[in-house]
Amino acid sequence: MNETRRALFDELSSGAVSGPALAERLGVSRAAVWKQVEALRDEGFVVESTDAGYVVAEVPEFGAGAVEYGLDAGYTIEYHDTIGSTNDRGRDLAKAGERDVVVLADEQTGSRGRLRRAWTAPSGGVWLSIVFRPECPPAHAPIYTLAAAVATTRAAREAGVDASIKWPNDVLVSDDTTERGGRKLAGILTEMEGEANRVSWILVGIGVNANVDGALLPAGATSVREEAGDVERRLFVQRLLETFDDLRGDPDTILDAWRDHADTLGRRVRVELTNETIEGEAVDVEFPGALVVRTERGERVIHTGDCEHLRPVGE
Ligand code: BT5
Repeated sequence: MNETRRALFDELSSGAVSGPALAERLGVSRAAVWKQVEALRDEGFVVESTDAGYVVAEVPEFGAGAVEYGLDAGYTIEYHDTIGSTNDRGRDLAKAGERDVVVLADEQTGSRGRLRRAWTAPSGGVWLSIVFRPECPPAHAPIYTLAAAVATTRAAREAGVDASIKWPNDVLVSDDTTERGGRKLAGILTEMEGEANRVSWILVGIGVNANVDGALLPAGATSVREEAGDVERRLFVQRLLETFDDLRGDPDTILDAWRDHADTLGRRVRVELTNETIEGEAVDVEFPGALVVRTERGERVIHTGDCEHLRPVGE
């Protein structure tokens, strides 16, 4: 977001403000203010001209401005009604040198999960990818997947969904009667590029089944609509990005936040690795995101794998 737009949003979101006052505070001409206000109206904002000045009476339901307006985190939003994959677009932006950009879409037609599995992303969801450039070695990148899972879970809980994290990248509504221990609400796909000791960029892709009918989703999936009714997606995205930004700014707090929101710890789990399956009790998570599993043959520290929550013994 450019400085003028950010300043305009800051002013308008704190109450009525006159054209001349805006021009002065933004350091631009009155004509330039008028043009910016017209541009907001074109984006779907209802901006009334009252005696006290400009008043934002209505914010669009979803889109770049809808999320940027009132957002307490320094991201620029690039919005698409429909796109192949927000991660593909995010990767292009990252390679072009961008940072702190969020690609956001209402619908994706070619989105993917881990290992290039297909990801279903109909209209009404929250499909986004955050591009950023942390100063850390590539080995630390997984901590940001955990941060994204915490941010998503918090936003989902605020929307009334009883969500929690399944290691490493799923947000579920727990349900011991289902095979995998819950219904999947959201998934996260992190990608990155880096040199030996420095990350160049990280891309955290988050897919949340928000205002989506369950019938449009794969078996075993659920949505905010199914669990708690529709959510105001612009507020949901704002909350998610703000939490992610806070955690990103203070990485030492991520593991504890993850432990507070996770359902995996204390459970019996089965983790599929490339050529081995591990079963045991998940006892902790370690920096930068490894799961510690107590097995019959001692503790194992697992960095990547597909994890299933098993039913407690005897049930
Ligand atoms: C994930 O992979 O869970 C990561 C999903 C990341 C999607 C986001 S959307 C924005 C961004 N742009 C992209 O192109 N991707 C990211 P994984 O753990 O591999 O789980 C994939 C599996 O979840 C699939 O094989 C299906 O079984 C299931 N699945 C597919 N679509 C789903 C959905 N909408 N909700 C719940 N489960 C789904």
